[in-house]
Amino acid sequence: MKNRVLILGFGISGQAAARLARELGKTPIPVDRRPLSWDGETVSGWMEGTPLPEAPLAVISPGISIHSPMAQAARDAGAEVIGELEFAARALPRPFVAVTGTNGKTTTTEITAALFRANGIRAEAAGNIGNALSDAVLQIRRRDDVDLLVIETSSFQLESTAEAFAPSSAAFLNLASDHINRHGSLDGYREAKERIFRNLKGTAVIRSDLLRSVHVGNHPVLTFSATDETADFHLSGGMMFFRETPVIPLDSLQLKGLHNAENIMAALALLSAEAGESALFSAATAGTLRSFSPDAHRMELFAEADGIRFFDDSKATNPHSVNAFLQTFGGKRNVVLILGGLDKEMDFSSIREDAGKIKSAFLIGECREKIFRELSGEIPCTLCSSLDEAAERGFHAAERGDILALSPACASMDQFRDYKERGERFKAAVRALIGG
Ligand code: UMA
Ligand code: ADP
Repeated sequence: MKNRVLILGFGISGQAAARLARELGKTPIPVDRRPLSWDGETVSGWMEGTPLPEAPLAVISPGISIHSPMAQAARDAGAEVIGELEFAARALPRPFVAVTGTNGKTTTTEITAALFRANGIRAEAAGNIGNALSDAVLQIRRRDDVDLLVIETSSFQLESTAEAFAPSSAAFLNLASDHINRHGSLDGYREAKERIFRNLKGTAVIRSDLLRSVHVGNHPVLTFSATDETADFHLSGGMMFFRETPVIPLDSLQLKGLHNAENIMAALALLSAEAGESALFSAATAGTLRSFSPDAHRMELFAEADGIRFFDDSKATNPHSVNAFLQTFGGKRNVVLILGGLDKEMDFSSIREDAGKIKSAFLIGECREKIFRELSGEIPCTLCSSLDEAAERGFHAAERGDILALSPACASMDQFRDYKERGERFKAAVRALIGG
């Protein structure tokens, strides 16, 4: 009994946690609302009201709230409920840095890992990026080829961390409306995210304006900002600076936009916290920054025809990331925008701040009416029944010099498996329309 670990949720995190539990000599007991197969046996889906077997520990997946009936059932069975990050961190024999924020987590995590590697620290990315921390820990325990992990952390994961999740430095990138359906309010969402600093061992990296709203605690701080020249990492005259010293000119970077400059500055701050300030100015750092390009589905210019540019920004799953797109590529009313998807009870009003860049909007998915109510006073909006229809109507609305973009401000799961499938579908629709 004392060796049992309840595994709440049996997706990427749960399966990895079960593998790690086994490696640690424990007996994992998977629990999922869907039927699953484990150890050659079929386990039926868990239903509210069904008691769970007695166990001292339960590892909860990020997609399941610690306030859910399943988590309560685990507590009723005597278990301490901890998140998959915490469970893996308890067995992690290496230091780690952590990254959170509403947007830019994946990009910053990847740049940070690349910068560490370029400067001789064997770093791997893990966490919300898709490589569950438990699997990374298993890899480290079997092959001793990693010095440090860079962990992308979501509010869902941070909600259930405890004492072992103690990063040596951590970055908080930005904060805007997202995941309100899970956390209840923007305050609840912020409180989950600021847990990244709770057990911090070293430096807190944070955008300078967030020092007013985010509880950092009593740690050394490095600030960054694209608009505040008093921040430790800042921009001035087309140059990125660390305090008084230039680091790299912005026009030598492949990552475009002020938001990406902030991602890079956060990554540099983590580098200097772990490897020392001199690493900021190494040739390897400059080379990495110059060659780093974003992943697919993030402001990806994938086609151009008849003077119209086509962007797949399917990873823009909240309004704040749509603002970043409009501010980076939008001109005067030249963006034909496809918006909508799964409703996370977000506040869409920030899109109105960049209304002057939007020519028209084509709305899809579960929250298309909500977005219509928010924007149609200022922007011509059309409700569409599918992404294909929105792509076709948007294509006909766009003229020479315009942009047609899927930058939906919403998650995809109401209509697609994930944001990648949504992005590929959009690209296929556009390619069919332009005949290429
Ligand atoms: N489940 C239940 N009951 C529930 C909800 C889910 O039993 O109430 C079960 C499902 O049937 C399924 C399993 O739980 O079998 C899924 O668990 P999960 O939703 O926690 O997802 P994982 O497959 O474990 O993937 C998670 C992250 N998913 C979420 O946070 C929703 C992945 O982030 C992450 O890459 C992975 O762990 C590895 O760390 C994805 C994500 O969408 C990319 N993250 C959100 C975001 O970035 O905005 C937070
Ligand atoms: P996350 O992992 O937090 O979802 P990504 O790096 O995958 O972040 O980017 C998600 C979306 O947000 C993309 O549309 C991207 O262009 C945009 N984005 C990236 N960094 C930022 C930032 N610092 N501020 C606002 N938007 C950003």
